[in-house]
Amino acid sequence: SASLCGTWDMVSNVNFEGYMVALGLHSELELKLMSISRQSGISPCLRKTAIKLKLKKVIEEQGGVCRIKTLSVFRNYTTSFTVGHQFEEVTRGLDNQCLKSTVTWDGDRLVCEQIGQKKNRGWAHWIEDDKLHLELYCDGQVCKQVFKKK
Ligand code: RET
Repeated sequence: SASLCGTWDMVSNVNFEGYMVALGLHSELELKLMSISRQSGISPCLRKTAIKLKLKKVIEEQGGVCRIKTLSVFRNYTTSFTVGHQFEEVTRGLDNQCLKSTVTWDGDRLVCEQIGQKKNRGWAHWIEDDKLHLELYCDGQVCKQVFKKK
């Protein structure tokens, strides 16, 4: 993942909302309608907060272990993995799921399949025009984020 390494600042974020809805991150009003209690572990205003965030990605590799940090003023999310080896990913602070994730290279795209309760969940990172592109997939929704090198 050498070419992806570095610090990247978000420049665009399309359909993050749709992706979060697919993850089950509902708005306060929707939660009331669905009569889901606040104890369910899903923060009612998480989605509203999250769509406004300017994200930063820090991608590092050391001794075959790749670390991807998603940083924001509100919350951070970090994964560490070895390409080609399935690992347990706990999406703490996102939708709090335990996933069986596998990251592989598909040409020059670093792709991840995330097996859990949601269908067709995963992501792809690649470089295009010196920018870091990220697609996040879940259950038919696609979020597209672009980052420029700091
Ligand atoms: C934030 C804020 C809290 C709510 C949500 C978030 C989403 C984070 C995502 C991170 C993706 C990380 C990837 C890592 C690869 O290893 C920003 C933490 C929903 C979608 C693809």
